[in-house]
Amino acid sequence: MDINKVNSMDFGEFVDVFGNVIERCPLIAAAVWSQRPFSDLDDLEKHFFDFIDGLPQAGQEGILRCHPDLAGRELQQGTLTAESQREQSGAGLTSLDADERRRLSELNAQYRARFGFPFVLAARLSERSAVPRELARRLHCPPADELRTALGEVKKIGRLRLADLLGGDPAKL
Ligand code: 2AL
Repeated sequence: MDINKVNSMDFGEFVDVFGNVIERCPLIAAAVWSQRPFSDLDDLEKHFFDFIDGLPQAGQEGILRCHPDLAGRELQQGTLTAESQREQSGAGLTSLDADERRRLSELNAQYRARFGFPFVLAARLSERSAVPRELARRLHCPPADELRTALGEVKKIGRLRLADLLGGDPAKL
């Protein structure tokens, strides 16, 4: 899909196509549509990211809370979004054994209890054994740093999703 096609989309089509660039936050795509035309993928992406950066902390935490846990209940129940399902299975999180699942579930719960939002990591850039390791490491980070790190992961996920849609180069991660 080229950028001219993106710029020609009406509101409904744009939100249908880009509504899950940021997980379960179609409001962001709705706001970004108003800022067209976009010059290229980088420009489009910048509008998504500027929106996130411009939110107050409560809004940024809200975005994180829209993310399903990695290897969590929604994966077991089959209720993930298509994008999330692809990312989590690509990282091998659909084939954990019972011990690995239990360990991740405990760590996810500890993380959520400490920070008040779920642990977020761009699963496509991680392998399965790195996920609990990274979770255990980030569990001990100061909350302000962790908010920044988690939003950085949201942006990596968004960049990869946009590149999937537009056929761009996600190399700058
Ligand atoms: C996710 C998700 O759904 N896809 C991904 O890359 N990361 N969730 C999460 N909590 O990190």
